[in-house]
Amino acid sequence: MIILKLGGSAITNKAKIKTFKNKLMDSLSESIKKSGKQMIIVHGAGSFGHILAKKYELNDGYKNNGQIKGFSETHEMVQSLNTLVLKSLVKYGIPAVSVPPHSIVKLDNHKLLKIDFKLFKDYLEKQFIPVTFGDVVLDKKLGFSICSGDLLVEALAKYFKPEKVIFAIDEDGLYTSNPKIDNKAKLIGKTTFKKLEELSTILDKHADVTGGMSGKINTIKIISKLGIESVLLNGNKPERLYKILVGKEAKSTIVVGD
Ligand code: IP8
Repeated sequence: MIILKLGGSAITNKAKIKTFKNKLMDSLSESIKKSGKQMIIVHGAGSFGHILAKKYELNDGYKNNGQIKGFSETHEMVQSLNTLVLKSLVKYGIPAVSVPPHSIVKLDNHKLLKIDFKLFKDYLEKQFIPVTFGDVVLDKKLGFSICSGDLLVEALAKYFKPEKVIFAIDEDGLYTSNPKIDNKAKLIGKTTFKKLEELSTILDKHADVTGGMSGKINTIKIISKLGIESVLLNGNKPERLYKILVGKEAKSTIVVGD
């Protein structure tokens, strides 16, 4: 079994509210179907979640009543993105089923308090492909907060011990520095958790532009410690996803399990 994270910046245009990359998602669905692999799909919120979540400061927890409307609006948006993802998967004959985090996850000060793993397990046993996503959820300490797709990936990887976790992002993989601002940045082919630690120190120096990537490196560290391989690949190149899914080589970064 594989856990596939479809990054919000790969399947949406992160800068423009509610822009879904329909054609790309269809090609990704085609690759997933062709691979015939059993998996859990987790997708990010992209421009369907982050813009409103920031506007209403939802990750800070409950501060005022205006946020209640913001929570609801944000949830409606990420749920609508999930429907678009689901529509594409089903169109390609994938037995996808939505598992909305707000109804099965509770956080406590941003940390996972409970999650219904059994629901995922039951669907997997019946050969479904559960599709979950970054969502707004209830939080014991804060009232509510955000459950990111990466937090779900971590929890699901710990519980299901998949053969690998694939991150479809908007770059070819991990670089020695930020490729968006440094033309000397080199793609890392295969790496270990230890080498990644050195890398995250490099990335933290540019925290303003690589904050997202540093967070992802933390998630990958956790996965690596579980002895599970992580693969980071370009979500805009669905043929690479197909190759990695079926165990062939493709341009990507592989972080071997510790
Ligand atoms: O895109 C964030 O999920 P992510 C969810 O996986 C919201 O970090 C509601 C912004």
